[in-house]
Amino acid sequence: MKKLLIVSLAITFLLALVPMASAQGATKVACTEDYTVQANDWLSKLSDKYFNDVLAYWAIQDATNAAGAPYATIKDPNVIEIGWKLCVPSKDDAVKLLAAKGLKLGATAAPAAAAGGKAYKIALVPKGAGNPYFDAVHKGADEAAKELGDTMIFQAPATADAAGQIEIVNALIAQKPDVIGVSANDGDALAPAGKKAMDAGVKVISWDSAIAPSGRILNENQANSELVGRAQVQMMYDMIGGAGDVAILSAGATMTNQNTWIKWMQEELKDPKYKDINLVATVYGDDDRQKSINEAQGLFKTYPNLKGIISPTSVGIAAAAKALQDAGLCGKVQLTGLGLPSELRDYVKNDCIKAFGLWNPIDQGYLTTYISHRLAAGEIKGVAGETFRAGRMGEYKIVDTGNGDLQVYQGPPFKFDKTNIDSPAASF
Ligand code: RAM
Repeated sequence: MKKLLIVSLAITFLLALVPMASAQGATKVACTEDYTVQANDWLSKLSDKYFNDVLAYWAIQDATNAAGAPYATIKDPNVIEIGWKLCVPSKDDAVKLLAAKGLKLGATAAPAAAAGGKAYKIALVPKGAGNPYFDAVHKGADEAAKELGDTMIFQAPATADAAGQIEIVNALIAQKPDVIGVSANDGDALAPAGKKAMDAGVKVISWDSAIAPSGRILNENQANSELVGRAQVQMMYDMIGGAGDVAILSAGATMTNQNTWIKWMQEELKDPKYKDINLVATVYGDDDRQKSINEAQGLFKTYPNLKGIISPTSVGIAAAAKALQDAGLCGKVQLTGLGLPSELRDYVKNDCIKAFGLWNPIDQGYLTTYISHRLAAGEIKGVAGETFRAGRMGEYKIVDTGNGDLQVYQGPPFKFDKTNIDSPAASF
């Protein structure tokens, strides 16, 4: 039974490599304009420009996919590349294409506030400043806030620690935002601050790295934690031929997300299949690049027979890759974990990293902002079983994972390697 679960999780992981195409079945229509994608374009921005509706991007996607070469094939509406040729349909055809999906052109023509809805003030607090992962989250948060007509405050502490986040939360309470969302550096330490904000009438959620349930309504979870944890061990197993000393280079010792994934790594390692793999150390780079490089170098020194490093943090894995390369250890010490394709592309191409995982952090910011808006508007109360729509990402559900611990799961993660590191799905 356990085996079966692992196998099915692994399959989900692999399936998730290729985002679902949505081209099938679209009716071919005439293109009233050919558009070549420029830097900083995204589909909803173009649909806003052509149809005054940020959610009408499906019409451009379906028209482009149905048009065939030399027009682009858009597999994932979040991913368009500079130079791609898009087919912009007429307004009438856009109405038809959207109707085929049960959508109405103009339904979101104006932001909620301008359309008579209320604009909300949403404040998101990432773990720390200067982390490209959170820049990507910020991008998606801004995209959703623009669609919804909300104000986005995205405020990070200078270093990835709980004290800085608590200070920010306290200062935010005075600004009376509708929602505060935190990616917690320490889930327990942030809980009283979250509770204080809720007592002051602010809706508090966490995302990416959960606040303990008493200090928030729900948590936006990027992917199934068990799958994410186990998959990293499975990737390492394949890379080192199933035997040798392995270490974990994590982020902060109190961070909820990394600790949960590490717990599942340890579970996975209990399988007799891993009897020849020894987990020799878990070290912490605190999501600080230099500290992570130092920790990786420390591992090379202390464990001369080290075969692999698993780093479940985008800061850690990029730092470890640099340390490996500088020490001439690529290939001798294998590296996997969670990272941004944009930071790891070169290391995949020169075989320093064979494979790693991640979800789409832009979508994480987008979904978190939609959850915040729906809560602020009272469209959801934060109760298990409630469903809601998150713009271009579709329908989501609040799930109770036990003892009132509510989560909204974003979706399956992706696995990146040489075969897909240049694909549009690896563009963040
Ligand atoms: C780092 C942060 C973040 C985590 C990613 C994978 O950027 O620790 O919380 O989700 O890595």
